[in-house]
Amino acid sequence: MARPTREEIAAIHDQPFMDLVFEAATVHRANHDPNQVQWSTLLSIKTGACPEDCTYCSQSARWNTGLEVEQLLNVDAVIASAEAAREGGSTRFCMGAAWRRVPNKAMPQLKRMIHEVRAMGMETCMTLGTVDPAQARELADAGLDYYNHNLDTSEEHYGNVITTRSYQERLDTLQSVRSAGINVCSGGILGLGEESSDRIGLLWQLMNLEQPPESIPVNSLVAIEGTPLADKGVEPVDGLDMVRFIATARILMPGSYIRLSAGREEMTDELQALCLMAGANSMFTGEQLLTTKNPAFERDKALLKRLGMHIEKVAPGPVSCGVPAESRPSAK
Ligand code: SAM
Ligand code: DTB
Ligand code: SF4
Repeated sequence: MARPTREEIAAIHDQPFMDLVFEAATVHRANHDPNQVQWSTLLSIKTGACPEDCTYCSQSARWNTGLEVEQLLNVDAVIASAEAAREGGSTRFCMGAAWRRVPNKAMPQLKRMIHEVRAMGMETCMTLGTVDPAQARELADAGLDYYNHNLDTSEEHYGNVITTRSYQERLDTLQSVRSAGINVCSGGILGLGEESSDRIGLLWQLMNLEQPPESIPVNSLVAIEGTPLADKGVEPVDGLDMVRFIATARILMPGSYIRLSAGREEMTDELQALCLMAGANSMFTGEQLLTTKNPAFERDKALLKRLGMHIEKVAPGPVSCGVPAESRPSAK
């Protein structure tokens, strides 16, 4: 759908639930195998002591969450973790660092991580904070398949959640990633005390990027003791609202992966099944997200078995990126 207005998005989002889910499932079936789900596994490669003030996050140096700080992991530790993820059935490995921006001195180590994980036949994703155009090109040249950087919520609500990084800065990072030819992974969090109009605003913004993200993580707030949002006591996300959001995203962005992300530990199998029916086709697997718990591989395998679903496969050996290396701007 080409650049809908907020009103048009709201009309999709607010229609009767059954009509919405039916429409979304129809779009989903026309564009994807409805019985297939993509599996990604996370690893925190640099943990805590982050200078940003994201009010939901355990890793900000400003909140007392009892988190143990860890420096950048060595490449062997990353390989061991990626092997365990592959063993569990995951096909994409996502490495996250609690940085404001990528320090240039870390680049050689990050590039080795990308190289080694790709050599195992897995897709690679990184989420490292702000990247400038030159850094994005360097990551692209190293073979990075996806870069995750979330908008989190609407521009209007954003300032109530984070003050140290502007919304525009986030949009600039996404543009750097897009221009470098890396697949864009960007989504948000439900449960930040936002209104329905903020969820519409987030979807509108994703639709107004140069092109919609290839991958859209939908997180439900994990309330972490010591963070301002948890301490304030925001309302937990209504499961049916989560389905509404996913269904609307599916209708708007038919070709994207929509990922069930943080919050699955608290979700029933039935709610996850409804999300998958409404167009979610990816999930974070493995017993840890970055710093919080996630369902174990065995539980997710049992879920897929109950639903008669299978995991998406990627070609063995070095995987190809969304944009072939030779047609990336940096290769010209
Ligand atoms: N520091 C980098 C950044 O902010 O882009 C990468 C890591 S950061 C933890 C990645 C994303 O995880 C955030 O943008 C946010 O959307 C999500 N996230 C972090 N803490 C969360 C929480 N407690 N509940 C739900 N989602 C969370
Ligand atoms: C995303 O949107 N969610 C993931 C990934 N991208 C990096 C992170 C979720 C973090 C949940 C809280 C934690 O484990 O610290
Ligand atoms: Fe830092 Fe990312 Fe957490 Fe924000 S979400 S505090 S930038 S690690």
